[in-house]
Amino acid sequence: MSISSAFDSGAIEVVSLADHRDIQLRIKADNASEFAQWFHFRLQGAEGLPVTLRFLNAGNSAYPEGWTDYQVVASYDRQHWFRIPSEYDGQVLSTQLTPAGNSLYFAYFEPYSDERHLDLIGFASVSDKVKLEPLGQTLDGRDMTLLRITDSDSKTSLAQKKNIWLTARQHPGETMAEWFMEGFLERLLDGDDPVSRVLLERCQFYVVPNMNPDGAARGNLRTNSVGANLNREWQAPSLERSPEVFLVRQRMLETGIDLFLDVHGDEALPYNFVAGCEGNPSYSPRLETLENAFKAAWIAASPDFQDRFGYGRDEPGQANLTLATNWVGEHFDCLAYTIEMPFKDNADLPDPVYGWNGERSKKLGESVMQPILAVLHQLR
Ligand code: GEM
Ligand code: ZN
Repeated sequence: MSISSAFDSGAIEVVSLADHRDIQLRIKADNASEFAQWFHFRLQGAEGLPVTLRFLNAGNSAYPEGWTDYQVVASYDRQHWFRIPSEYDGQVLSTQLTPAGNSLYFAYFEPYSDERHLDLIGFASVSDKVKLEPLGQTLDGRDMTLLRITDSDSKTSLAQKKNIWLTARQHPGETMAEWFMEGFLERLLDGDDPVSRVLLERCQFYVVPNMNPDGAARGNLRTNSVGANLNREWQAPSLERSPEVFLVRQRMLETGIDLFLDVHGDEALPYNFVAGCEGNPSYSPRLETLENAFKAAWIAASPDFQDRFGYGRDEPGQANLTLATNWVGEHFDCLAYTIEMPFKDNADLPDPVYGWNGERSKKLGESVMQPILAVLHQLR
């Protein structure tokens, strides 16, 4: 038997491969920080053997509550990913199966590779509604790409169009965020979709499908290549530590923002939900009305979205303005939401075979266009 992880977003530490009934592993920390939760590796040579995998340090991960009711994700062909029964005893996460093939991949969540990211950019770039804007490079030399999307033939002048920004995967292990973006972009660029046509007539979209390509390729959960948690860099980003945020924020200051969505995944809560700007100093009844209208429209559009469970509300004036959503909401006095999807499943609509996965994230990304349409007339 052998285990490898020398591939895009690969990450694991092998403690012992001596006994297929007790393969001992450790979840690897991000390359320059203590955050550890993401894993992605390949097991070869175990076909027909009863295999037990034990992640010995799961209890020391960034979000240990993420392992309760969690099921490991696996795939033979790297296209179709399924869940395997898993147990967590408070320290060790373990899972058992008898591989039906001699090559089997395991991951914390369905991966989204750099190649698929480049394919998504390529798909968008050939649309006559899309202008690619190179914003600069990351510290590992990858491109930070912004998609500017609108119907340039529309009767609405650019000055009248609403500026809507979406960012995703500041935390690279939250791969569901880029699956969400894939679904959102495919629908937005579908010329037969009436909602898309109206939105492109009235809005300019600025979309960054992956805010952290270096961390993604490195198999990091939460940080870029120098250990920066990008969602804590928004008050004072720097080219030396967080060029990803610096470059995007600089462009935001040029365009202005009427609506902002920052897409993430959550390790513990088995729900899709949003977190708003209620703790911002400038939070107002206008923004609260907009938030409530957005949530009501999303609940009507998708049974996978809900507003009963989520993060606790920030106390008035207590928001952490280093977070993207809070900094953008405060600086631009606009509707701004963090969108959260589950690493586990949606407890309201569980799928025992797949749990929450890439395809369901895509569907949710498609559905978010409905609440955007619903609040459009109120944005300013
Ligand atoms: C979260 S954002 C946390 C927002 N919390 C509240 N109460 N508004 C982060 O960056 O920690 C996003 C994520 O990582 O999923
Ligand atoms: Zn996140």
